[in-house]
Amino acid sequence: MIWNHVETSSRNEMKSIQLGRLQQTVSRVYDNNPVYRKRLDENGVKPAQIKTLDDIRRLPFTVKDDIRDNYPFNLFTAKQEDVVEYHATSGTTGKPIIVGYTRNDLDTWSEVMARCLTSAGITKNDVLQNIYGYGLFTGGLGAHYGGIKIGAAVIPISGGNTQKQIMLMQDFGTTALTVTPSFLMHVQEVGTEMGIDFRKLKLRTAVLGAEFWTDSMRGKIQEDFGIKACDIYGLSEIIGPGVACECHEARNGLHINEDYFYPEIINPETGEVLPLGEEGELVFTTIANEGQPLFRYRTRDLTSLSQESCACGRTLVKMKKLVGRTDDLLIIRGVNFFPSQIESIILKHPGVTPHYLVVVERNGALDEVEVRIEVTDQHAYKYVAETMTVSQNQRVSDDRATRDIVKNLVRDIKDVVGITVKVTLMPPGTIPRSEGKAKRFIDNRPK
Ligand code: DLL
Repeated sequence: MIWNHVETSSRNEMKSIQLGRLQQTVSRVYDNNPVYRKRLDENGVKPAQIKTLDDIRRLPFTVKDDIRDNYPFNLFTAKQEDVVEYHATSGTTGKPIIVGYTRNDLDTWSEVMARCLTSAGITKNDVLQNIYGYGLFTGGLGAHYGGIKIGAAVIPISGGNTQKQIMLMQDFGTTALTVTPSFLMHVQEVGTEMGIDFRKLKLRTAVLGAEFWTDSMRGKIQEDFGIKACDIYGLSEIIGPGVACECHEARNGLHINEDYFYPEIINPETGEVLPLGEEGELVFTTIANEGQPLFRYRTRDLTSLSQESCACGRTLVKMKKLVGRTDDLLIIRGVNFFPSQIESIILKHPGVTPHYLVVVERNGALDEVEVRIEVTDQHAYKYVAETMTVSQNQRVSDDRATRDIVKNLVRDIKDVVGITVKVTLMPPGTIPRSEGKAKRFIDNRPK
């Protein structure tokens, strides 16, 4: 099913919508936002010069620090009295990144989320358990608005409360989930301990995102829950979730709601725009937002775009599942890699679980990468001591089979990534679980 016929527009129809909206947005921002007007003036750009979509390249890039430097409201274009909702990112240091929505922006958000949920196969007949966090994080309310718009029965449970999540899945007959993949895995782990077979529940689909996850993780989740899992992407600065989503028919790339968010891929080092198919940094211009429209916002997310036709009938440009973030790129002894590349390797090994953490330390002049992974129960034993928690009572076995896991993981990581890492096996349950986005990479090198 398709929510809105715009999603199947011809390329020319789409371009015409995009150009009209771009021109209006540039004029509105120029007339109403002194910070952007100054920047456009400094770059010698006047709204009337935006005559074709390619003229978007005249606009300057916007980066996260531009939003931070103008904290809280100086990048807003709408008047404060027209803003009806705020959200913010959960930055760990400094001031958060703020976003403001007008009533029309909330309509846009509901619309794009309705499209995303529909493309994941969710309809008004579904019971949608929305596990994304409600609050300043955009996940909860974004999925909520979309769910209501399509007429699904939304359970606004938010994150955490693992046992209650499972109880509601059973008692309400939940059929669809919106949740981060890492928390869903935690739910699976707790449920299995309680003796629950998720495959026997009514669950049939999940819309997972807000963090990096691999196709191997998708395979595991689909198997454990007996569902189809679609990837959803978004970022607070652009709208929140709803920027792009996979369709359940193809599940190989995310359709971007490009009539609202105009995408480009650039070389992150030079800023040069790259052609379709080439991998680089994803950049968005919001062409309909009113609260805080952004020109050419550099997401730091790495992917590529394609306009190939899709089994679902949508013509919206597709972005590949994210490869990584420019911030997370590690260069270890001359080899470039993303900590996230390690996930698919781990998932191929039967003795370990998908709970892992990649830690980088500086040891003298050398950077060392340690991969900490929990073993399965078969490779752990109970250690009786006067400690309180079960997890503290477990130790990793020191037998040949367990030592082989380390050897094989080191070998496979070296084969795929090209560097030798240290693998540390951890007892089950000792790597912190997330209730929202998982933290899977820690960089302890001096800044
Ligand atoms: O994470 C919005 C969201 C909520 C998306 C719920 C999907 C579902 P932020 O907290 O601003 O917004 O974080 C945005 O998270 O730039 C990516 O690096 C990462 N991210 C989001 N979705 C995905 C995904 C929300 N599907 C940042 N795959 C983005 C990989 C993702 N990374």
